[in-house]
Amino acid sequence: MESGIAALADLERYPLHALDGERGRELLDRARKAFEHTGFVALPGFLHPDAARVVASQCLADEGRGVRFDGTSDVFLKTEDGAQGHTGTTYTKTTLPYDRIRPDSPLHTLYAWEPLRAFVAAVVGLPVHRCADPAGAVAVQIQHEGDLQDWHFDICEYTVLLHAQAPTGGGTLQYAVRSRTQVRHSPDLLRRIVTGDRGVPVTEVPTAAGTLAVHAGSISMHRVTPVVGDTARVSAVLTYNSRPGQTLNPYTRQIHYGRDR
Ligand SMILES: O=C(O)CCC(=O)C(=O)O
Ligand SMILES: [Fe+2]
Repeated sequence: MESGIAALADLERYPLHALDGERGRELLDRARKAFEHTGFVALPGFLHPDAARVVASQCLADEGRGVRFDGTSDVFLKTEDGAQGHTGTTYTKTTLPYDRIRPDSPLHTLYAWEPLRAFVAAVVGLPVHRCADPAGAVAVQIQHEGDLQDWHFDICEYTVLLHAQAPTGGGTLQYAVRSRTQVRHSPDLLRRIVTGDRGVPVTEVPTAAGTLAVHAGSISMHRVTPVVGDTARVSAVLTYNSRPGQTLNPYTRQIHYGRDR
C-alpha cells in the first residue's frame, strides 16, 4: 500500500508510515506540540500537486451528485447535551457525501490507510476510529464564489482536512481553539466570535492545495469564510472518533446531506 500512497503523498517529507524512525519521531513530536499549543496541525504539501489536482477535478466532475445546502445551521448541530447557538447567517455550499465519492478516488485510499489513522491517534494522544457514518465519514466540501460554511462544532471528534484546491480568495478556515465550554455558557462570546471582535482569539488558516491538517473540530468552533473568485475551494473532511461505530446525528445528516441515513 505504501507505494500507492507514495504516488499520492510526500512520504519523504512526512513519513507517516514510519513514525518510529528518526524522522518520523521528529514529525510526530512537532505535530503533537502544534496540536497541544494551537489545537491544529498542518502538513503543507502533504499531497503531491498532481494528486491534489486529481482529487479536485474528480470531485468537481461529480459535483452533481452532491448536496446543495442553502440555509442556517445550529452551532452545536443539536448534540444530545442540549447546547444551542445561532449565528443568524444564511449560507450556501455543496457537499459530496462519503458514499457518493467515486470508488477509485484517492480519498478512499487515504482514509483506509492505517498509518494516517495511527498518526491522528498519536497526535491527539487517544485511540481513534474511523467514523461509521455512510454520508459523513468523509465529506468533500465544494465552495464556489459566495459559498461558505458557518460557525459550528463538528459531531465527529477529530478531523483530517485534505485541501485539494484553493480558491482565488477567501475560503479561509477560522477556529476558536477549544472554545466549546466557554461558547456553550456565553451567548455573548458566541456573538463576539461571529462578529469578528478582535478581543477574542480566532486563528486563521488559509486554504492551500495539498495541505493535510488535523484538528479537534468538536471542541474548537470553526468556519470557512466566503469564497471569492472563479476558482472553487475543494476540501475533503475525513473524520475520526475516540469510540468505534460513531455516526452523525439525524439533524446533521439531514441538514448537510438531506437524508435520514
Ligand atoms: O472545509 C473545511 O476546511 C472544513 C469543513 C468543516 O468544517 C466541516 O465539514 O465540518
Ligand atoms: Fe467542521
